[in-house]
Amino acid sequence: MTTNTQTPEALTPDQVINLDAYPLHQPESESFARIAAQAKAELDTKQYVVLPNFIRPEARRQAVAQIGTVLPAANHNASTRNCYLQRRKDPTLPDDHPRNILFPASTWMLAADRLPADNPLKTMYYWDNMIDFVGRIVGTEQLYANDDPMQPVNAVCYKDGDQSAWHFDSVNAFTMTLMLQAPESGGRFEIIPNTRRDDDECIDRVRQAVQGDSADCVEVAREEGALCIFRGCNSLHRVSPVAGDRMRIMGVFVYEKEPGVIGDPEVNETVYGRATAAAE
Ligand SMILES: O=C(O)CCC(=O)C(=O)O
Ligand SMILES: [Fe+2]
Repeated sequence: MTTNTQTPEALTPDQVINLDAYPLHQPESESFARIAAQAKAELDTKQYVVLPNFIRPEARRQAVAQIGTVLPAANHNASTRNCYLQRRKDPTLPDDHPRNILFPASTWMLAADRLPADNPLKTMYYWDNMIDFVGRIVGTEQLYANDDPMQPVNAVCYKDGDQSAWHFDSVNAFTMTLMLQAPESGGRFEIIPNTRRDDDECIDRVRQAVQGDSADCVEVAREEGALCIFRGCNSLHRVSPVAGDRMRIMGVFVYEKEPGVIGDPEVNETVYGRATAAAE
């Protein structure tokens, strides 16, 4: 299957990103500085920030339509796992250790090499001005695109009943997602900011959280078209079960602090169902 074909109607960055609200094309402007600083402050205090209406409606529709076309190539990633993204228990630890509390998780993963080169998600991801904007928000001077054939930009689809169990993101200091299509119901993105710390696993708190004590749980409002940047390494988060026929479709983007990063083939095998890139 050939997916990396440029079509004449490929949208340009200004047709994909809502530059009226987010002037990424004017990085020296006062409004750019204000918006980026405000987003950074929110991320630093709440561990997440939402930028509504980030993608233009026509680009969103085009992205969704293309994803529908390649959906048969998605990998059904279904397993039970703990909040550390491990699929096996540790018999040396007590049954009620969070390491040994497993929940079902299920999504349909479209890797970057399954998405057409002109998919608006890729146009957004690779645009230098976008990379600079995200770097400003997360406080990293220079970010780089991930060089793995599968990992940089994904579409994660949740059908009726799919969900992502409570988890910490393991590798990345921050995660960026774009709500391309909201489901009829369910599919709520919930986060417990600072559930643990770099120097403290906070096992009791983590246990309570995964067992349903959600005192500090925040539901992050995700309208269609909203971009979200969050720090998921120390903040448990999940996607509640999706209900209804309309898929929840999320774009997920991975940026790196250094150039040339490629993924671990074993991780790719687990997430995408294969260790090597799709044949062109
Ligand atoms: O689909 C979402 O809203 C969040 C997915 C997620 O947990 C992640 O990408 O780390
Ligand atoms: Fe996550």
